[in-house]
Amino acid sequence: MYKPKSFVLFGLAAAFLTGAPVFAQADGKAPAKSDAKAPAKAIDKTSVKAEAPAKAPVKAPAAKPDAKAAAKPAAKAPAKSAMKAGATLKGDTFLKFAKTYPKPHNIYKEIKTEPKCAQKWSKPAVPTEQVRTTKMDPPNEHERLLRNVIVYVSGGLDKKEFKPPAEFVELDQDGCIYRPHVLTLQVGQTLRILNNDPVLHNINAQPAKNPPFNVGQPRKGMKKDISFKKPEIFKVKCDVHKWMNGWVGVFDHPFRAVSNEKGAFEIKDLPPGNYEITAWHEVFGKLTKKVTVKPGDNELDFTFEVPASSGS
Ligand SMILES: [Cu+2]
Repeated sequence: MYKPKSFVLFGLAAAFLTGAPVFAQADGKAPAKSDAKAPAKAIDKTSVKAEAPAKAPVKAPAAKPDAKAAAKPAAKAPAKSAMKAGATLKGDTFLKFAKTYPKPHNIYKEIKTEPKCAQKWSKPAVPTEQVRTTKMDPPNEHERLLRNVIVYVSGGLDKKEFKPPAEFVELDQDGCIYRPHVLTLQVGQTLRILNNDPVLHNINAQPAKNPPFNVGQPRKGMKKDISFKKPEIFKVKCDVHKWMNGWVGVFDHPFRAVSNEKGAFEIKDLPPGNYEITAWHEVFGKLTKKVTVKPGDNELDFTFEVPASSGS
């Protein structure tokens, strides 16, 4: 688990502002090369410095990835027996790059073409969400914490079946972006697609294993509930606003998480045992590790590497 050092700060800002081209982001399937060791560990996680975050649209609710989705029956047991019943697997997702980190592409210019969305943003800088990172503390010229990585159990659960939670997971269209950008839910669980903008959005998805869908939502407040039968990760996009895209991960179990703004993830209530764990990112692909999960806290990090041929 990444614990940043808080006593030295390097003036690397200039290096990040050189306007280098954005990573190749073509089809979200670029293979990640390897998984190197996490860097120096130290003291206080709370001092991670976020890169200048985009201003959230005024009425945007907090993104709620899948805290609800991961709710489990043992939740009411007292701490001790909960420990016995399930373990926690947590860690960080890193991005390593050989060259200068590129300045994120600003999608405000595109959002501006839809004034009713643009007015939800207080400043003309909205970084594209395809590669979002957070600087480490102290900053590392060649490594950052990576957000929006789906970390999930990909092997070791055998044929166990898990009942889908009754709560829905929300995918909000707000300020002409999807919130959250990456979400997960369970087979059979409801995905609620909501339009919070007073403009026409359509949500177009072409999954490989589930039926494709394309739903138009011309008015603010419109909702559409949908669920999925097969596990897979697929893209959603808006044909009206080409910059709008997001990802939906459907799983047949609750043991998964999406890395947050500090690049951290946590999978709770996992029965101790041997598992294969996969980390997926829309641009950098998949990494897989085998782990033995013991009762209590277990730590596991993933490091994606930008292929040397891309970037600047
Ligand atoms: Cu749209």
